Amino acid sequence: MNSSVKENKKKLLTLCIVRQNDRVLLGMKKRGFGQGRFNGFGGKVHEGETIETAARREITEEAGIEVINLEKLGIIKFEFEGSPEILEVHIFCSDEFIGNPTESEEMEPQWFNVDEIPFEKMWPDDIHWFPLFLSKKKFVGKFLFGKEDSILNMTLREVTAFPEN
Ligand code: 8OG
Repeated sequence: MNSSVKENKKKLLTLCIVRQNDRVLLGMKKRGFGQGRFNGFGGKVHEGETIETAARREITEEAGIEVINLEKLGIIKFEFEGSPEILEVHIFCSDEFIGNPTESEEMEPQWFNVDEIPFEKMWPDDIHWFPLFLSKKKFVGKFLFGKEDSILNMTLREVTAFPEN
């Protein structure tokens, strides 16, 4: 039966950032959502796939590497004013991988020193949670975006564990 109750549509996404000592692997997004920005690697979780499997698949597709370990460090929900959609992004850290980071149709990988992360060319929320990520803290957050990348509202807090999915 059709319900007239307006439901928010939640989409699950992954984001994987490789961290090795003082450097992190990001990629310049060449097309689509987030084009022209540096970001970790990730995308939508497919039906029937676990979030972790999706994270591994996406980084292989976009950067040509296979991550050996994955640690979930963050869950952030993104909302955009006027849109019913909620993007729930699961953020992972990996410090071991196989292969050489290689340019794909979607991303051009590049290493950055942790002191030289190009926040001005990244999503505007990243500057808020990256410090937690770099200190290996677990966190959950919510960002509401308005026009032209403005952050209208945000919450961000450290957690000791994540809720079960
Ligand atoms: O499949 P697609 O390339 O559209 O996936 C979008 C990717 O961007 C996915 O890895 C999740 C990630 N992402 C958002 N919003 C934000 C954000 O505000 N900051 C960062 N760093 N990544 C984001 O969807």
